[in-house]
Amino acid sequence: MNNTRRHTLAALAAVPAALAFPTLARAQGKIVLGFSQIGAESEWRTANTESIKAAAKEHGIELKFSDAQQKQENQIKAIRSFIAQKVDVIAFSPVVESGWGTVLREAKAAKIPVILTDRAVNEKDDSLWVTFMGSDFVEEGRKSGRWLLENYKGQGDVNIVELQGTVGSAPAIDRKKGFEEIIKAQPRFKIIRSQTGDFTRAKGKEVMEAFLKAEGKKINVLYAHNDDMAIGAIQAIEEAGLKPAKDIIIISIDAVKGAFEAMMAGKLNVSVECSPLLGPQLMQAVKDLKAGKTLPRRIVTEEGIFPMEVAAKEFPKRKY
Ligand code: GYE
Repeated sequence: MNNTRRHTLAALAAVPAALAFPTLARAQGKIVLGFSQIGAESEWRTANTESIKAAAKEHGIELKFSDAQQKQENQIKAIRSFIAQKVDVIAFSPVVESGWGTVLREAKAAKIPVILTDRAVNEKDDSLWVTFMGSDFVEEGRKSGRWLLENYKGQGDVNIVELQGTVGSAPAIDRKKGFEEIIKAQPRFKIIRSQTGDFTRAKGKEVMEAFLKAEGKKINVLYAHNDDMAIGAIQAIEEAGLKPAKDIIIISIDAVKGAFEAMMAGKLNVSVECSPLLGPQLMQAVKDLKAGKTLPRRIVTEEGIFPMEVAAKEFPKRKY
């Protein structure tokens, strides 16, 4: 055996079988989609994952699904493995906004189109992805702020504590921005504390406990960037002997079932909708791409707002 051949064999042995040989799916003529999900940090995320898996099945698309456990490095690894496997399309929901340039250029060099779902990236070269589908997070922040200005009954200074989402993520940055843009019109509304709760119940509770310890009864309003953190915070508020939604007005975002249950129990004042049901439109976009169609650069999800007064009536209609 000559040297070159030995090298080739050795190299092949180092490549997992799944990468060295075309998948069965491709042999059957199926479209192969690699999807890198952020993790399972919230009710929203779980519903999003279910929506994507169900829609792939329905559309006959072979889905390679990878869970990054909220770590950017795991998402980058997953995307590189999708490139090595020569999937037809890559889609992902970027945990944070920055740091994607290199891996996106690798996908582009491999001629694999990339679709951003749910969260945006902060990259100048917008030829690195074909479309971005998901919510307008700045608008969700504005809706939260408007609801507060229109519905807050008390006089004098209004002390707000804010539970931010994951540091550096598009929804945390944008929801803060939209909310602040609206409340600055009335200077008596003041954010006195703002900290990340990483979009989870456990962290939401922990940080709210710290807010209560530091500010106690001074807190008039809680603005949480998602429902899960608000639900965690509600526990902290109750444990501190205060009444959620009465002693402290609570606004959160997503409108997942858990938020409706909290509203029906009178513990959450309002939830601004952010739909995780992106599966069907993602699969449609994947098919359109493979059929040679040009996608719109931005596909925005339509969403509403649900105050506690309508929760019981709306609850049976909710799909996530
Ligand atoms: O609001 C939060 C989740 O990116 C819109 O991520 C999504 C956010 C959602 O963990 O609950």
